[in-house]
Amino acid sequence: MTDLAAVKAALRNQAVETPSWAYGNSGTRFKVFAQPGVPRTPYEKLADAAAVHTLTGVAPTVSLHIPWDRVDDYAALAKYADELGVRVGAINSNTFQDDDYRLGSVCHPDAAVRRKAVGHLLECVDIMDATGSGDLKLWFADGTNYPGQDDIRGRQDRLADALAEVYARLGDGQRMLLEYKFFEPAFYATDVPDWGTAYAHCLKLGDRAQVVVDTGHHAPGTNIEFIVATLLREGRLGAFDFNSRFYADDDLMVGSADPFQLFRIMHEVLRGGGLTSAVAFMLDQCHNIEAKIPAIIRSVMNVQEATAKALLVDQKALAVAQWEGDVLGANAVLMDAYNTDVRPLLAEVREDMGLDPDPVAAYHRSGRHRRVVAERVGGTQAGWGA
Ligand code: LRH
Ligand code: MN
Ligand code: MN
Repeated sequence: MTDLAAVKAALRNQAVETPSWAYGNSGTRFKVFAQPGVPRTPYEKLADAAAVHTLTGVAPTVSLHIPWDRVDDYAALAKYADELGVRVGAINSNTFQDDDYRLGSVCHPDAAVRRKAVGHLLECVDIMDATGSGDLKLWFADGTNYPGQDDIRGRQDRLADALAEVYARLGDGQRMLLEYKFFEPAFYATDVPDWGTAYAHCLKLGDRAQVVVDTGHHAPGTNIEFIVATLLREGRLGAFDFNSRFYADDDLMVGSADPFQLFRIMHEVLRGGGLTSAVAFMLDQCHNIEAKIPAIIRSVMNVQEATAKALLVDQKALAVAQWEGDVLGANAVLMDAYNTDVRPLLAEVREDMGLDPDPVAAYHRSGRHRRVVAERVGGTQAGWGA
């Protein structure tokens, strides 16, 4: 038996962080398809994020990516966010778009390039101070393409030195979130390829260094919920970058390619106490061909649906079946929850929060898109890599 009131309370209190870059234009290596009405500035990205929060009620923070979201006055940007009813979330570093980083950033063989990269990471902490952000999110494109190109061990030492310098700069209440990815853009050896490497660095740094699980950053067939369970047991799961993949790092809407996987992940999050801890549930997606705001709303709803299903798992019946070695019975408990249509429950939760039960329909009805397209003329549309 599940306590429906508790399930609804947990869903009301859930928070999903949306990424500034998902609101801008994006594309593949082949083409960026520009869309009308796309934000031209970080301020306009925050306005779009605030629209998503107003409609869903559960997207109160926005990740920024530096320098894509560079402004002169970050405190003013944070104040604007506050006026819109949202807050600045994680500050994402970017050490992957300069010519200087051809051979890497913090792992580069040349100390001068490493200094530049560390300087950028320290600047990101300054931006956290100015915006009130608590999370520094690091992903490194560092790696090598050919065996022998550089020394694998030496690069780990350089990485450890850089992380230690940045970790020491963190203020009270600030965390370092280290993201791994198994390949791309490096193809032979990536310097932070997996959760084990990220975890080993975090362990050395201290309690406020935690691992980011980007759901698109694993080899096909990887059991991501096992990684989630392990990191939660060790107190080192800092955040998710949610998205879906069919092939590689596709950055499609979370819960679209494999909703069952998202449910299994959320079930382990719940088992490990991750829904009520400091784990940040961020989206890291690009909406290349679809309308962006409805896609982000849809993604938030997909996370809510997976969470609701996980909350509906009859934990007592599951424990009994597991204890009795009832393989099929235990599996059936999970599948019963997964196969529940939770949309009416979530509609009720939204109504309890004073929201429209169908946020996508409400967005289309609002006419906001038409208004914004008319307003946002001139300037350069912001986008991935801009
Ligand atoms: C790398 C990544 C990382 C970056 C983002 C734009 O693939 O997942 O999180 O910051 O994409
Ligand atoms: Mn990511
Ligand atoms: Mn990625």
